[in-house]
Amino acid sequence: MVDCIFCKIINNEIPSRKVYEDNDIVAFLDLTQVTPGHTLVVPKKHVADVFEIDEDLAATIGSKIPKIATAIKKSNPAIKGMNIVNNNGTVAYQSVFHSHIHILPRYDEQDDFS
Ligand code: DGP
Repeated sequence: MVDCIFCKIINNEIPSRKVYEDNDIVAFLDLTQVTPGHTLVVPKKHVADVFEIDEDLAATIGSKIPKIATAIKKSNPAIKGMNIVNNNGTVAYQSVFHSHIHILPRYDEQDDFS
């Protein structure tokens, strides 16, 4: 889709730090890095949000999350857990209207990334 920042990343029109890619999805580091390793999992097909996604694509994305999350966890022994989040709609803090899953690694409570 024209003017979709994630479509441009998928098409390599703008740079990103990709950590995984296959025929259906791409995973790349979020620009904001809320916690170190903050990763977005994005379907290659442009769908805005959970209200537009069909069951097959949702199942495809969901089936790949454990593998990607496990690979991120294994990449850094300091990662102790993760939040996996999907925002839908402006009121739910969605800012990029190409559906995506946030993987947010979590560390010991005393770690401070501010
Ligand atoms: P959300 O608010 O749930 O729609 O999350 C969108 C995320 O996308 C937000 O955490 C910042 C990230 N983001 C926005 N633009 C870019 C970009 O150009 N590159 C990367 N890597 N991430 C982006």
